[in-house]
Amino acid sequence: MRSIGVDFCKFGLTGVLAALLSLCTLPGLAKDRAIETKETALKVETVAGGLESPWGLAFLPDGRMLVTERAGRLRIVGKDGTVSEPLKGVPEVVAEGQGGLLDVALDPKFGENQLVYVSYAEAGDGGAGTAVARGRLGEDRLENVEVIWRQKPKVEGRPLHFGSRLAFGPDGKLFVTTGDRFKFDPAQDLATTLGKIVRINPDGSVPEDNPFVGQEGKLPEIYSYGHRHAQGVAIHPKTGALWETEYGPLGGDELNIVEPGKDYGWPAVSWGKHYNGKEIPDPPTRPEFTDAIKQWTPVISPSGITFYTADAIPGWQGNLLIAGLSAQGIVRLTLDGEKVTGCHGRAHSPRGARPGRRGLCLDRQGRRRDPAAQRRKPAQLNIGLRRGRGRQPRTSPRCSADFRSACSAYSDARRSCATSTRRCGRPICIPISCRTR
Ligand SMILES: [Ca+2]
Repeated sequence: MRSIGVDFCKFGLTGVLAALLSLCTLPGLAKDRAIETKETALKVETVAGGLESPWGLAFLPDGRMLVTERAGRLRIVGKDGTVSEPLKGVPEVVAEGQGGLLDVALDPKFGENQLVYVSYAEAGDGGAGTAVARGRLGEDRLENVEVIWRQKPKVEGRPLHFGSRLAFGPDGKLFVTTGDRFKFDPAQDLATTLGKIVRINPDGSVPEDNPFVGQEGKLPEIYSYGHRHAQGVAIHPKTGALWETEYGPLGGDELNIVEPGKDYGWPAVSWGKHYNGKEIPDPPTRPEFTDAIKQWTPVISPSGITFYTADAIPGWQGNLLIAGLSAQGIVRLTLDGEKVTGCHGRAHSPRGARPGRRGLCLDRQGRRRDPAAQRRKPAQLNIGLRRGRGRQPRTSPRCSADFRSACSAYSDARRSCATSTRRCGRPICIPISCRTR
């Protein structure tokens, strides 16, 4: 039996491991356990515990890990699993909803400059938006921290869709994914960086070969656009291309190969529907947009992704591993060049809860009930309210009723539905999942 925990540590499956760490914080998942896969038996090991919503991860050259906690803490996890005190010097973050301290990455020349990059939700004039800062890693802090990029504009509203993953390309340029901040149309507006992937130099300046440099009314850091909420990026180990996953609305999670200047369609086209059930044209109806190479309906809620390049599991070489939040596990894609030839792992979870890293309400009540009880009341069990940071979710009959009707309408066509969001007065009600039985 192979140890998946050791594999992840050794081969740098950053976002995916962050999700695993998160999964390990859930009741019932903390114990080591064995998994039979098509190729081999795996042993899942808990690498570290006690973290609150671990979100991003970067391996230091000595094998220790820098791990972000969404609430705004950056910690070092030792090779033996010991968790450090929070590092000082981390920028203040908006730790609400899907915002917080998000990804972390090392400079490609970290051995020379010890620079660490973090992305996070930042408050400012007009509301909140994604930002990227960098600083030098000292003994117990980040030093000389400077903000090198800010999403434009900051917007008010629900603390949703900040992205954000960081990835350095083979040329040393830094890709930053963002979200549309749940504002939809700005994803198509090249005068904003909502719903974009941006490409910057390590100091935050704009590379001269970016696709919109010198074009009036277009922000030069934009690399691609029409993205909804991108939380997974990885550089293909052979081609050097940027691969990206993003959340669809009700259905339509996407895997894209990102090319400079291309429009990936949101919100004009999608394989999913709006949360109110309203149709969105399918991508083939608008060939001017670049379509995903794979989509998931029902969704898997793709977070961190990585290509498996190690040889510990020979059958997995070159596969793409995706942390599926509503899938509650790792989804593995087999590939032939730019084509997806197979998808392994659970594509949908009946409970569909998003482990705490998302900051959404969890079906903790449901988890304490037995399966028979879940079958009797599937919708109610998966609905909760979060009034703000730190509060426990609770069920709401009003939200349950609203959600049941929306969910049943959707289920007629699709048999199951995953994440949905709607506002039930105040505060926000976030139904997690329901499923017809
Ligand atoms: Ca798309």
